[in-house]
Amino acid sequence: MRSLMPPPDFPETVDSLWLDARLATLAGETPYGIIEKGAMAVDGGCIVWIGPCDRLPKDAETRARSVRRLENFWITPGLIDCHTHLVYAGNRAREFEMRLNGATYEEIARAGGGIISTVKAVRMASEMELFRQSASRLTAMQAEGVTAVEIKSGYGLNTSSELKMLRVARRLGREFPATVMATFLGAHALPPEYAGRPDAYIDLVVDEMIPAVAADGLATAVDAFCERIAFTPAQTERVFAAARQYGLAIKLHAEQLSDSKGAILAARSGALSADHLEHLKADGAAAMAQAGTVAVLLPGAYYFLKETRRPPVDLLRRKGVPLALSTDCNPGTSPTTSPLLMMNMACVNFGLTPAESLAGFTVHAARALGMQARWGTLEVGKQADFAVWDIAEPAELSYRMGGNPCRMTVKGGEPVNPSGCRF
Ligand code: DI6
Ligand code: FE
Repeated sequence: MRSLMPPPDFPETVDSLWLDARLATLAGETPYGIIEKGAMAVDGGCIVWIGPCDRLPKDAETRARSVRRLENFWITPGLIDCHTHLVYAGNRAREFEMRLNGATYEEIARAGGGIISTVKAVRMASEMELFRQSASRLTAMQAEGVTAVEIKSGYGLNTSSELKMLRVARRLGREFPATVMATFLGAHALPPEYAGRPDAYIDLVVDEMIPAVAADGLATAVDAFCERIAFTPAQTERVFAAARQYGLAIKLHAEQLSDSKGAILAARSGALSADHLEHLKADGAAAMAQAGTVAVLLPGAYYFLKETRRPPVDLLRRKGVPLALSTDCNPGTSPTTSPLLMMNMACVNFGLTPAESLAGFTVHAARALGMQARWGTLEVGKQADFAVWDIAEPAELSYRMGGNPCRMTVKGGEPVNPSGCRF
């Protein structure tokens, strides 16, 4: 771990200067990396100076094209939602009702509901409609401090619909002040037309879909659902091999419902992250630690499915595996757009500390996307993506159940919603 660096020289001119803030930098050796009475200067979309106000040069304000005084509000790095299925159509409220009348998630999935019911809705939706429905979810996330989001495909399950989902993800990133990183999840579920022929479907994923995704530059990573209701480790391995061939990063839904040994496979394949992990065992955690694979915990899915088995947080801590958190925003198991609610659930249900929860949505989430050089902390050289909060201390972000204390989301130094901004 680094310690907080002394403030660097202040540049001749800067685009903006942010004064009188309390900074939770998430850098350095203390849990939040706090700088009280802090200041931050931004130029060209990046942080160029950060430190205590009393270390600023006397004429700093005259060197800034704009100055904002934050009245002691807190600033954190922009939240990074590193595992979402945000692009989808329709909802699954009726299945929620069925589960409350006694059916299990796996029973519903086997009876053609579950992921497949969303696949039907996505295949039917026009690209415009899919964009419209997804955009409202992204807007809700941005209002809660999110500046970057990973979005998976996986509700198309044929080439044209998978590409449609990924084009919608790309368009969201172009039209909204948020960075979207798209992940191809063709191996999410077996589409009905391939019933009983999973290997033939994996042929399609490997021989047609991944080359098409790569040719259009529509995703930077590939993911799969390695699970007894989805794909075997051998099938998953074929997907990973194709990802490697096309230079795409690897992620995996692993050990969500059973210990399928997906995490070991992911780690050995150099995966950025293995996600869910409720059923992870010591061998999987050791493999992840050795490979530097991030554990992405998804407390929304755990809560919504009323799981009772918690991911082995102590084991992961002992092994030094970085713990990221994410919404898993999806219609079936985690219909939420709220990172703060996930932080609360991670504390209450998984035993994370509030500091670990915030790190899970910032510094470790950046690592889960391979973006730690640009995102995740407030440090010189990082992108000026941050959130301004009306809170008295950082633990309050995890403490609340609902409500939104975010007063401003800033992307590349620019307020996301300038008209609603009070500073
Ligand atoms: N695990 C999940 O929790 C989501 N996908 C996955 O592989 C669920 C997706 C859904 O039910 O629609
Ligand atoms: Fe997921």
